Amino acid sequence: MIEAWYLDECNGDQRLPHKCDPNKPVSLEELKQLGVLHWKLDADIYESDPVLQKIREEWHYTYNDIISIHKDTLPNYEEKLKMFFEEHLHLDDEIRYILDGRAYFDIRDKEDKWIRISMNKGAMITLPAGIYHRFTMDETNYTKAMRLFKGEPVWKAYNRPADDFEVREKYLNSIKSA
Ligand code: KMT
Ligand code: NI
Repeated sequence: MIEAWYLDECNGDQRLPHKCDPNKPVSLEELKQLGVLHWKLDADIYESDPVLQKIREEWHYTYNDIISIHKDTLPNYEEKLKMFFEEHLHLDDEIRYILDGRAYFDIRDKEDKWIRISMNKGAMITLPAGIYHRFTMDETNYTKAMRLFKGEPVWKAYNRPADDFEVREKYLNSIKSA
């Protein structure tokens, strides 16, 4: 449900997979070393899922809402997609649970190379505060995702360069020893 790979060097349509030839897969262990956590859940029962409930309690993900990303459901669709695909960071963790459809999250590795994380229905991910990343739809152009947050949500994104934030330094330190 979660698959990751290094992006190729070509700058074509962002919705295409852009795998290298041959593919350079990235393991879940490598993602973990970059501070990226993930879960596989049963999205058909998200409203009453005890496993999701337990994760939310354990990680204090008190807030949640649902965003349906499709040209007919999301106001300013094109504009928002453009924004999501700008390389950025947040001061808090970005937690997303794919309830339907598919999407890609791209993150930077320790050498600043792009890793693409493919997320299908049932995949939940936490991108740590301070990691540079971006988001895109795939060719299916549809995602329904739960957004979770610790406390009152802050969606503010800081486009790269955003290296002077303490959270950036903290993030870099956290992956040094991993
Ligand atoms: C972000 O900050 O990258 C996003 O919110 C991506 C879209 S939410 C599925
Ligand atoms: Ni983000």
